[in-house]
Amino acid sequence: MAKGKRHIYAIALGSNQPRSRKLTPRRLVAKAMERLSKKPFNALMVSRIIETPPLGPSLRRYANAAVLVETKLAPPELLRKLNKMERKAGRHHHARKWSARPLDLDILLWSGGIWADDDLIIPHPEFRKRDFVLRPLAQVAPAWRDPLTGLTPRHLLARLHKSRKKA
Ligand code: A4P
Ligand code: MG
Repeated sequence: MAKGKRHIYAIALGSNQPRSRKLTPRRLVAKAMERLSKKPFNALMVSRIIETPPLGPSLRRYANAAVLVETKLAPPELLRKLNKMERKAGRHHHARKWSARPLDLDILLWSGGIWADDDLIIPHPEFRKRDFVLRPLAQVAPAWRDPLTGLTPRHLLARLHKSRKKA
């Protein structure tokens, strides 16, 4: 890959654990979006922040959003930086899967298409099943087609809601 090549990524943000009275999930997501607007991430688009009911065992509602960034960081480097941001926000990675978290940053899509190693899978394996990921994604990347299905976020949303009605 050429040195200095630019990559575009769609990143999902989630939070359902306040750090203090002021640092609510919504505020934690807003602060992470501010950080992602700066170097080396350079956000191109940010979604609105939505409040969503929890999927899984956690009882607290989530704040969710998505950001489109343009950066020279390759996928493993971006993941490292996002994990660092999560830790700074008070996230402990040994915590139980799906436990409440002050900040969760997932890489959804990458301009390079598909990536898969032991630590990182792009497209994010669960994103097609999650309304709280697809709705913000449709705001920042409406025309981006999932490399596995060829579908846009809006198509994936329509498919998700159709399959729910049948179930
Ligand atoms: N990893 C692999 N691929 C990726 C990727 N594309 N992006 C690895 C980011 N990370 C990726 O992640 C564990 C490891 O996954 C990372 O270290 C990385 O190497 P994690 O975030 O520590 O794990 P987790 O969050 O405990 O589990 P998981 O499965 O990521 O949880 P999810 O899937 O993120 O679900 N309900 C609502 N309404 N809104 C939410 O945002 N989120 C969750 C968490 C559950 N319910 C929710 C929401
Ligand atoms: Mg995660």
